[in-house]
Amino acid sequence: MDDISIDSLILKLHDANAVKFGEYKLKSGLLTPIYIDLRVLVSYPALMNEVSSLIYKRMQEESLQFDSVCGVPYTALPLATIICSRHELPMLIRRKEAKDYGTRKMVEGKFSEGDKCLVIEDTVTSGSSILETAEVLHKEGLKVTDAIVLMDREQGGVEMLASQGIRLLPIISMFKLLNVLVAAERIDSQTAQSVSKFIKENDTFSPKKNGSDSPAIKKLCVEPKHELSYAHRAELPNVHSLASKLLKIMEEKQSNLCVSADVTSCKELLQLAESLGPKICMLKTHVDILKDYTVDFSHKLLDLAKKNNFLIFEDRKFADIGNTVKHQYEGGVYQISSWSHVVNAHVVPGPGVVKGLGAVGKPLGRGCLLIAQMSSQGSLATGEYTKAALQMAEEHCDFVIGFICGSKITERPEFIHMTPGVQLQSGGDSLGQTYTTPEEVIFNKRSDVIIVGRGILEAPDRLQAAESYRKSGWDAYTKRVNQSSH
Ligand code: S5P
Repeated sequence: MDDISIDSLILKLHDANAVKFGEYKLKSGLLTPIYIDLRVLVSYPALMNEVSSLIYKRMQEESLQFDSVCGVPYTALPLATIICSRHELPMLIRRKEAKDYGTRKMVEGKFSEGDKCLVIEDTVTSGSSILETAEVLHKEGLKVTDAIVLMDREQGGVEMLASQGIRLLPIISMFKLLNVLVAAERIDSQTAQSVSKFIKENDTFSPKKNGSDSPAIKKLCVEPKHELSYAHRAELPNVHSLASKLLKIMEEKQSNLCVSADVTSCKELLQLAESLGPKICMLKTHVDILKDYTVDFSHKLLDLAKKNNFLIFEDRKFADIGNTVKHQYEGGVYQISSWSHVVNAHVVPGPGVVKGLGAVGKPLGRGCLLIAQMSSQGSLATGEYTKAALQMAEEHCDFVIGFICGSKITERPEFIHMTPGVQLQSGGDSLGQTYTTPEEVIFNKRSDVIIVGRGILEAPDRLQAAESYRKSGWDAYTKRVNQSSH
C-alpha cells in the first residue's frame, strides 16, 4: 500500500462526502465555505485502511520515535487503532469526558512518566483539539513532541502547535485538496478561489486582516511547563486586566480566599467586609438575599473593597437570553454592573448569555465567571457540559476570566478557577451541598480560589476562621508551586 496516491485518496474522500462545499459552521462558530468531515470514514472500511496506511507511511518517512500512539477522540481513534493493531504499536486512549469531582483516569493504557506519545488527528484548523489532547497526556506525565494529521486546513494549526513545542506533520494540505478537485473538475476554479480566500483571511494563529473578531482567534496561550505562580500569571500577555488585578491581590495579600458573605442585612455584610477584608482576595455576595438593600450600601461596599483591596463578586448566576441578562445586570433595583467587579453565568442558554452580559460589563472593565461544575450533589454540570463551558470561555476571553468549578478544567493560565463547597472538614449539608477541604481543592484539584461561606460565617470567631482558611488555602498553593518547580 506504500504507493497510494494522495490524489486518488482526495477524490475518494470527495466521493464519500467527507469534503463538502457550501456554508458550514465550524466548532468556533465561524462560517466556512468548505467542510471536512472525516467522521464518515468509519462507513468506508477500504478508505479507513488507505488513510491509516498513509499515516503510517508518514510516521516511517519521518523516522518518528515514540513509545505509544494516541488518536484524538473520536474520529482519529479508530485510525490509531488500525495502525497500532496492524503494526503492533502500543496505543493509549484519551478519555474525552472532562474530569468531574471524582478522580477518574483520563488516559487509558500502560505508560511510564516521561514516555513519548505520538498524537494522530484527522483534521486540524487551529490545532486546539491536538493541544487539548496533548495537555491531558502531559498532565499524566507523557511527552508530546510530534503529531500527524490527515487534513490540514492551513489556518494556523502548524504555527500554533509549533509555539507549544509540538511539530505537526500534515499529509494533505488544503491547497493540494483544492488543486486536485479543480483538476478533476469536481469543483470550479471560482469555488476554489473563494475557499482559498477564506482560508487566508481566517488564519487563527496570526489574525490580521479582517479577522480580528473571529472567535477562534483569541484562544491561544502558552502552555505552562510547570505550575505558574499567581504573580507570574498576572503578567502574562493574554491575561484579562481584571484577572491580572485579582492575581496580583492574591499574591500581595497571600490570600486565595473568597468569602461568601451570605448574610441578610447590609449592616452585617459591611461589617464582614470591614473585618475580614484584609484576609480575602474577593468578597462574594448574593444581593437578592439582603432585606434592606440601598444604593448607599453598594457605595459603602465599594469603598471597603478599595480600602481593603479585594474584588466584589455578585454571585447572580445569570441564566437567560442575552437581551434579558443585559437588563438584569445593568438595571433593576440592584444595578449590579455599577458595583460588582465580577459576576457569573450559567452556560445553559448558549453564548448569548455571555454576549449580553459582555455588552454591559466589557466597557466597564468587568469580568465574568462561567459555571462549569457545581458543588451540589447530582449536579448536571459535568462532562460535555463542562467542556462546553470551557469552549465558551475560550471564545469570549475578552470578558470571561475563569470558572466556578470543582477542579482545574484547563491548563490555560489566564483563566481563574474558583471552587465553592469548601470547609476545613469534608462533608455536606442537608440540602445537597458537598464540602471539600482547602488542601484538596488547591493542591490536588489544582483550583485557584476557595469560596467559603458557612465555614466562616458559622464559626464562633469569624476573623479567626477566615485566617485559618486563608492560611490553609495559601499553604496548599505554595506547596503546589514549590512541588512543581522541583
Ligand atoms: O456550585 C456552586 C456554586 C456556587 S457559586 N456551589 C456553591 O455553593 N456556590 C455558592 O457558594 C453558594 O451559592 C453559596 O453562596 C456559596 C457556598 O456557601 P457555603 O456556606 O456552603 O460555603
